[in-house]
Amino acid sequence: MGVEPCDGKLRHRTSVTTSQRASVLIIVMWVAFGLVSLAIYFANSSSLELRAADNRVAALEAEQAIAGAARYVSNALANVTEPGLPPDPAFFRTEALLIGNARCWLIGQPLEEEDDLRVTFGLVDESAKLNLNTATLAMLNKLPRMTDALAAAIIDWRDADSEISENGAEDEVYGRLNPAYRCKNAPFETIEELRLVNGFTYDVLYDEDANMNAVLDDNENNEAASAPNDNQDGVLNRGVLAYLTVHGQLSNLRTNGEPKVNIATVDANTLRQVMSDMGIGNDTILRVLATFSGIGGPNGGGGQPGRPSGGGGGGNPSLTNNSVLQFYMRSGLTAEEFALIENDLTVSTNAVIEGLVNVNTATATVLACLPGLDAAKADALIAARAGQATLQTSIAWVKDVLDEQSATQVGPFITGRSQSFSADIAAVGRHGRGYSRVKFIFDTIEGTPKIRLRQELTHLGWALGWAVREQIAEMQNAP
Ligand SMILES: [Ca+2]
Ligand SMILES: [Ca+2]
Ligand SMILES: [Ca+2]
Ligand SMILES: [Ca+2]
Repeated sequence: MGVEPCDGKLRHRTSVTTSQRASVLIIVMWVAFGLVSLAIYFANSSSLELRAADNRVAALEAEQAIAGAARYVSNALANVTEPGLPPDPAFFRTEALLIGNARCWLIGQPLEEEDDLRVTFGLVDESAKLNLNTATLAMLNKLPRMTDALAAAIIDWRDADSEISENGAEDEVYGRLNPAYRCKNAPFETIEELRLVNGFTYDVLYDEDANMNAVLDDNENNEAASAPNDNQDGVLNRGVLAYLTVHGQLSNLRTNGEPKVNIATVDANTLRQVMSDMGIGNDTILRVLATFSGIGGPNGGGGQPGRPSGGGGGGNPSLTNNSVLQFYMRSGLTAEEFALIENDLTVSTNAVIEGLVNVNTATATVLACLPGLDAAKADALIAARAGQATLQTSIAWVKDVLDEQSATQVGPFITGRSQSFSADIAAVGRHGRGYSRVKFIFDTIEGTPKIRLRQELTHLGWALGWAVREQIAEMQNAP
């Protein structure tokens, strides 16, 4: 009995200790559980952050690589084999260019417009497009998706006056918009400025090529399943932006730095001089001068082809060629002879020649917009130019493809050269991540290449197509 309370107390104490222990154990387990959860949470978030940091590094690598690729392009343009040509493809890489851990691609434009399933790589010739600041109403109107009202709105937007042209739009129209703004009444500075022009919807500007890579991407061929809305016909319909430029100017100087010879007003001595300078034979020179018998300087028609004897004298402006092509058609020169002097002739009195389309690089769609041409003649030009590879910067071959009237009409609007190129550079950093895309427009009008525009295009999304995606995956899997 004497022991009992003690035993009861003991038992009680034991049971208290046990339940305390159990509570402590539960608390410890909860704390442990909490700590483990925290550890897992932090481990997970730090691995996510690590991955995010890795992606950020990849994106930085891609951006740096794009800057590097832009320098590479600039250097290539500074060292072209012939002025007016793009860099020689044999020495100019446009695909999977390795810069640090990143790789770069130059997204090009296919010369054959049907070729829209794979990305074309290379520089894009800005002179292959129609100039938004100089193209006439009729020329603009011939572009796909264009209407009378859209073409007229472009003319009104860029012309200095505020008089509404037929179907056009000036301040009255823009003033009624919400928010209202003024008509520019000055030249376009970028083609994207078209978004402000009355009637230019996203659809007209981009149509199905939402990412501007000239390729039919999956989302561009699935109707409304994902933007853009397309017709799922397996063919890429491109918006007007694909065919337009505000660049593509050409220098009006000869390669020796002197002004080009204006064959709209040239005198016999100057014409003789330029032909002699460029290595055309004496007999040929005399024959050409005889052809243009109306023109005559002090030594007109005869004499030594050499330096003009005194001050050029006179400058009888009876050589009224409307274009360099027309001069060639009348001159009787062979294509090879004409090619020697072609780049030294002009009909422009401006410091820079604006708005000429490069007939050696333009697509059929752009060529068909030019005066004197239509779709059939544009196709004939494209077919013929593939067959002439020797005089890559010449327009002489055009004479053999077109009838005289068409050639005379189109002459003032074409050139054989380009001094303005865009480099649409896309890059990925380490592990194929960090996709980035920037478009640069370069020109060599002043000799050394200059960047005229830098445009961030990453927001348009992946533009390198499925083939490059596979290529990158293979590179990652390679040991
Ligand atoms: Ca105006
Ligand atoms: Ca596309
Ligand atoms: Ca779609
Ligand atoms: Ca389509």
